[in-house]
Amino acid sequence: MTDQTIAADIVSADNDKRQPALAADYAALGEKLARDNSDIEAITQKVSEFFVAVPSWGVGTGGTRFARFPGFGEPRHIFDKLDDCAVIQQLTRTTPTVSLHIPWDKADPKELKAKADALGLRFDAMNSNTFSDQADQAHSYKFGSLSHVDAGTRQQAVEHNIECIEIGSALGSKALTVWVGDGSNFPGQSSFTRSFERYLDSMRTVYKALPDDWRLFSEHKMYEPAFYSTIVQDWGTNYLIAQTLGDKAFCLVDLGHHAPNTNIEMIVARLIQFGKLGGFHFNDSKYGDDDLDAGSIDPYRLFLVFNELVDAEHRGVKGFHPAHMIDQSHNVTDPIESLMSSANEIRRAYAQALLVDRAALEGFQDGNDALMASETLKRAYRTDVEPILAEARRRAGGAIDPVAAYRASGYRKSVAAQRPAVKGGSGGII
Ligand SMILES: [Mn+2]
Repeated sequence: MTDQTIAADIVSADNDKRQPALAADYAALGEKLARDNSDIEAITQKVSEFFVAVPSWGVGTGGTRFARFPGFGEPRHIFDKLDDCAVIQQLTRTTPTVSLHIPWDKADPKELKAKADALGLRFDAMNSNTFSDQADQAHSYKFGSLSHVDAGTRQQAVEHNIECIEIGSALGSKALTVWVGDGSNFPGQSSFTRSFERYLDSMRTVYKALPDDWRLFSEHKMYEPAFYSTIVQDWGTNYLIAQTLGDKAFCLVDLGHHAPNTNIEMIVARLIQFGKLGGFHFNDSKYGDDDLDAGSIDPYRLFLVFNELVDAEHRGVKGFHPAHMIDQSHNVTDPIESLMSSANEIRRAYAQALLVDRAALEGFQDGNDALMASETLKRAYRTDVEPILAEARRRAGGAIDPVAAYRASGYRKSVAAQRPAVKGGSGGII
């Protein structure tokens, strides 16, 4: 970190107040874990090495289908957004990378790179946008993009994705995430078969433009903006895409893009088993693509997803390195606070999953002891790992309590003085 966005003495003053209690809690948890043959230092080390990318669009205030209420001191452009992302990283030490969205974040790649370098940030997967029209584009995406009936529109969408790869290459990114809104609102409006064939043809061209060390993530979503059918509606279709395209193509799982009550952790396990899990968009939901803060609605589900990830890590699954990204929209909170909170919740789920006694679990599974198998997971999940998370942050130079340090800094108020109130809407929910 070369540029401290929040003065270091504000963070250390807040940490100093909290340090004695943390030291006591950490020691107590260490003793408790030692009784279960778990080494707290080993877990703290693993947690310190777990990172998740912040979405550039997440630091702005989102909106609903009905309205958007601009926030106070909102970022005006990508350079302001990077400043906000740097605050999240400075306090949590969990989010050293940013996932960009083109064209929302379009700027001179050299300037973007220089700004990120100054803030100690790097770039994660690039995100393309063919679900809305830009002022200067020749063809409209109203009736689709990569699967559009018109070849010229498909070509325009393909070229946009290739441009995202080119921009990302200049920035040091290594992946492209593709999510499209293509679909239909009426039975019969489009042919399921022909539209999917057109989509695959377009994606083959995008895939060919990938550098050797890049990965392509396709992201499925059950519905919205199309309400009757969606071209990449579920993990089955997503898997077919990844299989059809080749070794560099993987499935991206956004936790909010499934029907309510879908067993997402099982989808994760299947994709791992067949080598096609590319990564995640973490968030939480109650009903649909709610884009709520990770772990805010169903933290047990988040834990169960991480249980599958840690299990794969434990088994040494070859080539297993899923991308971790947050994808949220914030309507009623300060986006920086929400993103810090989510980064912590994601690490919490990881730490809890590391505590699962895997040998015992396997024994209970093989012995058909359903109750004890469930209890083995619950025992890990019930452990309050906050001292591990706080200690990992503290040792890395972050805040013991990121939200408290952030509030003490007055960051939002100080940037609001330079960022005039935003008028009008901008994208935010994907
Ligand atoms: Mn997403």
